[in-house]
Amino acid sequence: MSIRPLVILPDSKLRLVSEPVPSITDEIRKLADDMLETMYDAPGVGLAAIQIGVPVRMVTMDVSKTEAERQPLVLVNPEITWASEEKRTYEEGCLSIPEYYEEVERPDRVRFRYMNLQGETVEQEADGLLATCVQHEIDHLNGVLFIDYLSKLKRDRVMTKFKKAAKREGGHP
Ligand code: K2U
Ligand code: ZN
Repeated sequence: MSIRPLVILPDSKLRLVSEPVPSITDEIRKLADDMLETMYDAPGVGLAAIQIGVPVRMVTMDVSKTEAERQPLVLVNPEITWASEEKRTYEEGCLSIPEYYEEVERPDRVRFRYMNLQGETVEQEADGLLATCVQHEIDHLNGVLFIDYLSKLKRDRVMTKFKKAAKREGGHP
């Protein structure tokens, strides 16, 4: 297991549409381990593979409250199969857009289907933080960031801020 460097805005990798995972291999299992270690270290409650630079459709999540009761979830090729009409607003952050938080409105409850690392297809329903997180992570797999739900003014401001920071550090455009 290793902690991997995070891809940070404005890196254009974050806009890639990630490729489906054809099968569960040792390489995929190693990637899932690295994602979980990186997520817990950040710390975060979710992480998409593209956030460590690997454009495959896999996310990790753990919304448990304490280290003692960790409940890691690894979702391969996840998809939302139903979303409630009712919406919920949550102040979101993103490990790829550090120290920037804004309110985002999303469906309050979702049903999602995925393959687990044992190759089984699972469908489950979520509300609360897990519902927000799974929608945030699946957005990452489609190259969508939570800033895309904000006004153009706010989005332009955060892009300018991170472009300036990247320029100072000599980062990727
Ligand atoms: O994908 C990511 O960047 C990790 C996100 C996941 C997330 C975003 C918004 C709302 C829920 C989950 C976060 O950076 S993880 C950090 C965090 C921790 C607790 C609550 C919200 C965000
Ligand atoms: Zn994110």
